[in-house]
Amino acid sequence: MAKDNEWRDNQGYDLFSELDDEAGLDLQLSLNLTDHGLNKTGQPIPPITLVRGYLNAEQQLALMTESLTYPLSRPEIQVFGQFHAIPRQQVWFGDLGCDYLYSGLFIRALPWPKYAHKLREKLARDYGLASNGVLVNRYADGKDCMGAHSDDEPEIAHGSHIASITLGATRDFVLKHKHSQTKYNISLHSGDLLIMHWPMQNDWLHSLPKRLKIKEPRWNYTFRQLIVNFHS
Ligand SMILES: O=C(O)CCC(=O)C(=O)O
Ligand SMILES: [Mn+2]
Repeated sequence: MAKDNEWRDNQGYDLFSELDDEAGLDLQLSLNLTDHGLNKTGQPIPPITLVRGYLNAEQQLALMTESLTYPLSRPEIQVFGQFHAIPRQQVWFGDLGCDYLYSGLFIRALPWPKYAHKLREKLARDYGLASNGVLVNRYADGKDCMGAHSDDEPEIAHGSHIASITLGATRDFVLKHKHSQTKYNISLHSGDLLIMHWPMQNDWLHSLPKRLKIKEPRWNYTFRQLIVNFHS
């Protein structure tokens, strides 16, 4: 398990360097569904890549520990004229000019925390994944959730992919095709990486349903590429 991360960094040891990633990229364990095609029964397949155990235990702990310092909030959004607090906590970090209008809320980008930024760089290194912002969601327990939606806001850069990292509790992630009844349920575990490739958001909804038996928290980091200065 993680030792004192600051100490290790002072020794020149980088938790997110290429060298300590031997556990991360076991392609035998990854489920790659990127052929944009149909499965054997003719149902559509979402363009995703799932990498089990992408982050090792030390990297997970470093991020979870860092997340205790995040200024998370549970903002209220208007649904049919009534204000409701969202059923989770969230915060948005990003580069200058990468503010986000998400679920009807204008969120100004806060500066990147250290390990969230290291993870951004690791995704770029390992998968060529460009991102300039990350939305962090914290689900306190199985009562917290996210309804079916697509990440298709106009400020999301055309052709970009979205990388989703899970930490903490295992939760079901449901994908539903917009033009058929096809549904997939993927159980996401701590350390897993799910890449939602372009143009998944055009054709698929995703959600994190309630699971009342789950009592532990879960964190999710979605790395996104926004059009810079879209809102200025
Ligand atoms: O928590 C998750 O796995 C999904 C989060 C999500 O879809 C979002 O932040 O848009
Ligand atoms: Mn989403």
